[in-house]
Amino acid sequence: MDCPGSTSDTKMQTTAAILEKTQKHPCYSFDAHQKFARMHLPVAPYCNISCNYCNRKFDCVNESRPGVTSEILTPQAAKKKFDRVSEKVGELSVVGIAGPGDALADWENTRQTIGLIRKENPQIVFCLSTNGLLLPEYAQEIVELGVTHVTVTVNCLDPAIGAKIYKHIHYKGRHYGGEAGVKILIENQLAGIQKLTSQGIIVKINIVMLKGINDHHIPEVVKKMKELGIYITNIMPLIPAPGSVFENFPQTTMKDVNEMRNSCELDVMQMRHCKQCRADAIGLLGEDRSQEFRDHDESLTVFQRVM
Ligand code: CLF
Ligand code: SF4
Repeated sequence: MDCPGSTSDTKMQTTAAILEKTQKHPCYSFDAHQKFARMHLPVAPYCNISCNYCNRKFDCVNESRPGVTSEILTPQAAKKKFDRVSEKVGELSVVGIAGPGDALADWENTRQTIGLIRKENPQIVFCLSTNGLLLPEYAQEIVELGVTHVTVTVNCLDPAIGAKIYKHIHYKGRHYGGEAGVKILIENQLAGIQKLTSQGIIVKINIVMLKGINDHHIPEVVKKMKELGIYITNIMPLIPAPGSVFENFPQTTMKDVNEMRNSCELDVMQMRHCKQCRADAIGLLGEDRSQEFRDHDESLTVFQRVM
């Protein structure tokens, strides 16, 4: 039997605390979404993969709606912005890093930003979204940093399907195209998710539903995610981004998305209130206040977005 203060005891307490935080997370809890606000800090401009539904002029489509671009902030500017916003948005419960690229491809910025804010605001729920390529590398640091909620976009488990969704990945200094790249991506996503869930982190899986490409395969993805202990899946429609490979691909209808959610709900809880918000969104999910807080201090803002 474990004595009080042993590792497993501490982990149980952590899990209970994280579950409590989940009740205040507007994306993970339907009941919370009209009461609690989130704030995205756009500190991560880079990305290390190339999704065919992405146009890099816009925010990461895995976690946002194409067609809206964000400012990019340094960690110091992000902290200043958090201070301003938290004074005015009383119901603010979550700080999320959702790009506009990938939160882990820009780990140093993501890490510093969360560290700066958390030092003075331990009650805030910290959240990030990623394509998962670097999750095995950073999962431990994510846990130690105090991030409790992580979203990973997993569109497929089969490299042959993935080769129709991703052009290439950039990993450990090399480019990998086609199935070779997707294989690495999928392996890292699965290993990374496992590392997070085994430490009590609450994981949400985003899946972009692409008619005729991965739609038939989504139930299998959801079952695998269930096995890995994830909390919720968010099946999202493809909204074709102008300038992306899929710009002329048909938009997935909400009827198809909802039918898919209904059938997958038998395995895993489904998110149905996602607003596909921008990488600098602020406020309740249905009420974006980002314009009100746009940072005009250009000395603290980096206007750069690369691969
Ligand atoms: Fe942001 Fe994403 Fe965290 Fe929410 S959004 S990083 S989990 S705090 Fe929420 Fe916005 Fe949908 Fe994302 S409504 S796009 S699911
Ligand atoms: Fe674009 Fe990268 Fe997001 Fe894919 S993961 S949608 S390439 S920013």
